Amino acid sequence: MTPRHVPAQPDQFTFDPGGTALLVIDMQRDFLLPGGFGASLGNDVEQLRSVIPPLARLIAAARAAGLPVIHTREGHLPDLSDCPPAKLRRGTPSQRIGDPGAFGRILIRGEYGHDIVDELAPIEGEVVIDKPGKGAFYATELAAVLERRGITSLLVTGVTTEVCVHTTVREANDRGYECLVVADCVGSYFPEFQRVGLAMIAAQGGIFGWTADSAAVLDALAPAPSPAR
Ligand code: C5J
Repeated sequence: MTPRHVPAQPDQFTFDPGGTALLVIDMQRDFLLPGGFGASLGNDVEQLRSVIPPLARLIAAARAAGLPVIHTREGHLPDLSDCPPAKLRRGTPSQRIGDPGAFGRILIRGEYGHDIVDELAPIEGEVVIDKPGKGAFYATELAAVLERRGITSLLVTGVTTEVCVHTTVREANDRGYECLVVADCVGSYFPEFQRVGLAMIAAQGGIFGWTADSAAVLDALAPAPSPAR
């Protein structure tokens, strides 16, 4: 396919739509809904919710352009057998993984809060990766899914910028994927972490990848104008 170009940091990002997927990380109710797990820890969920409208537009554009959209969800089996004790012990007592929350047991697969927000719900045929860790490659089938589809570049979105997005981009970078992190389609509860998290991706000549706003990615995904007659 014709390569597409995105003005980005630290320099232009070029991708082949035939070898690129849109990765949507952990846009789950537990993290994003008012009154949910994230909010109950004192976080301002509006910082994350601002990602929903631009990300919905980007997902629609990716679907229209034929890019695979791959969603992830962070969470654990109901018996917590896939949750390392060190992860389970951390956090506020009574608001730990598996405890009852406003939207079901916190970060447990199958619970209402564990699923993706309605606005960004996967459509039939889209892959949803359930991951027990922060990174989307750890203990998941993501690498195999990407390999089967011939994916070499990733447009990375989701939450949170400094945790699951960063961990996944670092994992992907080490595996040889070229990653463009879409700046207004990733979110953090903490504005400072958002700013620095994005700066760290593109620092030192793109040490983990590239960053750009969704407007630039939407332009690159738009169908090429048909030649004048
Ligand atoms: C994610 C987290 N998805 N912050 N999880 O970033 O614990």
